[in-house]
Amino acid sequence: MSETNASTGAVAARVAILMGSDSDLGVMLEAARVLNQLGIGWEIRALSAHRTPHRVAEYVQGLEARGVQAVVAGAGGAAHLPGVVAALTPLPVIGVPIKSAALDGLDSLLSIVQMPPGVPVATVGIDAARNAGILAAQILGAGDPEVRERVRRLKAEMAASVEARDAALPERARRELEAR
Ligand code: AIR
Repeated sequence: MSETNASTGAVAARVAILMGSDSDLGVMLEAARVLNQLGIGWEIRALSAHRTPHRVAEYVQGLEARGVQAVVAGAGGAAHLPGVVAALTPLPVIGVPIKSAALDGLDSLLSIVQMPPGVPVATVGIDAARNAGILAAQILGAGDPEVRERVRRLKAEMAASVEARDAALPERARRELEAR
């Protein structure tokens, strides 16, 4: 169900996954994982708003021409990457605050969510890269019924899993009480 480029056979990237450092990869992989589940192509880069600002600008300026439709950007600490990307492109940007050692990610969250009027970044929870991937798919799905249908199926699977766990809960509660 992946969307492949007819001439190269490669999956065309519709979502760009960015991060401030490759040390964010463990978290940001969850965005890639759910986009794979939904058959949506992605590309991935580590670019820093502070350490490599010119590379960020250069990269963001090429996104539209390559057919990228949404950006998921994660950063930790003074997490300015999502905001800088949003300043440079009309594409929607979803920010992922990465949990930091010093302040548990509250610094990242506030850096990403408190954007000035006129430059929004859709911010998900701390380390919530999977949600960012789903939201990117939902944004694409607003104009693409096939993607919308895949998101609908993902939600139906989630509901079925919750219902199965609910059905198993009384028996599980009895067993856990007996084991104590
Ligand atoms: N970071 C990198 N450039 C600017 C910022 N805010 C963030 C990264 C990472 C954290 O700094 O997103 O979460 C630590 O990066 P590193 O490379 O030292 O591990």
